[in-house]
Amino acid sequence: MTATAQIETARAWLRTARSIAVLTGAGISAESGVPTFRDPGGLWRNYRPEDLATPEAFQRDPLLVWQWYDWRRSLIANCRPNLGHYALRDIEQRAAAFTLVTQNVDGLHERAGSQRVLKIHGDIWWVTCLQCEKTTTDLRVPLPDLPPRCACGGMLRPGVVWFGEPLPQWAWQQAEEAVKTCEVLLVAGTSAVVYPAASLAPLALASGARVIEINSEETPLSGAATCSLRGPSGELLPLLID
Ligand code: BV8
Ligand code: ZN
Repeated sequence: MTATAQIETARAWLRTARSIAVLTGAGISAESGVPTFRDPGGLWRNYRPEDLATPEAFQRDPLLVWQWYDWRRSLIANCRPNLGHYALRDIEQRAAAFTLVTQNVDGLHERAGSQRVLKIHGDIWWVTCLQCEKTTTDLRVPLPDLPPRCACGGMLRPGVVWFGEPLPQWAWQQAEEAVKTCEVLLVAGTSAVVYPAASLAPLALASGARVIEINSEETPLSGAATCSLRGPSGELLPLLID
């Protein structure tokens, strides 16, 4: 089937679906200038995210981990949603039932106007106190001092889910529910290697949903997806809307 025919088919499925779920990864923010995790040359000073985004790394060197997050926050603060984020906002407005599950912590989906967003890996603008366990939104870039401190004196950590940490229970349960009951799952910009997020597409297929993948490269999901569109999400997602 030609790419044009594939896009036409995917657009028809989305037009008639009563319930749509979406799963996004770092690739959907790439065209906004947010580096992906698997960009060549790593994300920062050639550290691997798997080495920095862990509780052990934070325990060992909270200042180094905070320097990485402060660098990412400052970079993301200058990024804007791209046409892919806006297309997902438009699809949400047309769909009877819609849930957007994102692995991204950059907050660009909300800035594009998406309403029902489940942030299964947390949010880089949230900070959580190790002492009083309060989570607040802190938008300051750069942060005045690293590691930042809570009003109670406790040390703050980024409000994201690190490797080896459980996902937020409520968001994860809602994500599984949405994926099990949707007619179409749209998967955009994820390498499909991080679990348990990567188990959502197989769960959708097992529940009888159609899975449309959008990715600039082949992924472990591409072979199993009902339809796999190759190209940048900023260009392809707008083509899926009438
Ligand atoms: C957990 C927040 C258990 C932090 C993130 C061995 C085998 C299998 C699994 C494991 C294993 N060892 C450990 C695990 C589990 C581990 C895991 O999956 N590891 C991976 C590396 C193998 N998972 C966990 O640890 C999870 N927790 O399992 O807990 C548990 C349970 C109970 C009690 C205790 C413990 C937690 C995982 C969450 C980690 N946190 N982020 C932060 O951001 O700083 S994950 C982080 O990496 C991102 O959030 C993102 O989700 C992920 C990267 O994935 P992608 O989003 O897909 O991005 P990526 O760069 O990889 O790919 C980009 C894609 O876009 C590419 O395909 C590219 O082709 C495409 N693309 C690029 N440009 C475009 C594009 N597509 C379209 N258009 C474009 N323009
Ligand atoms: Zn505190």
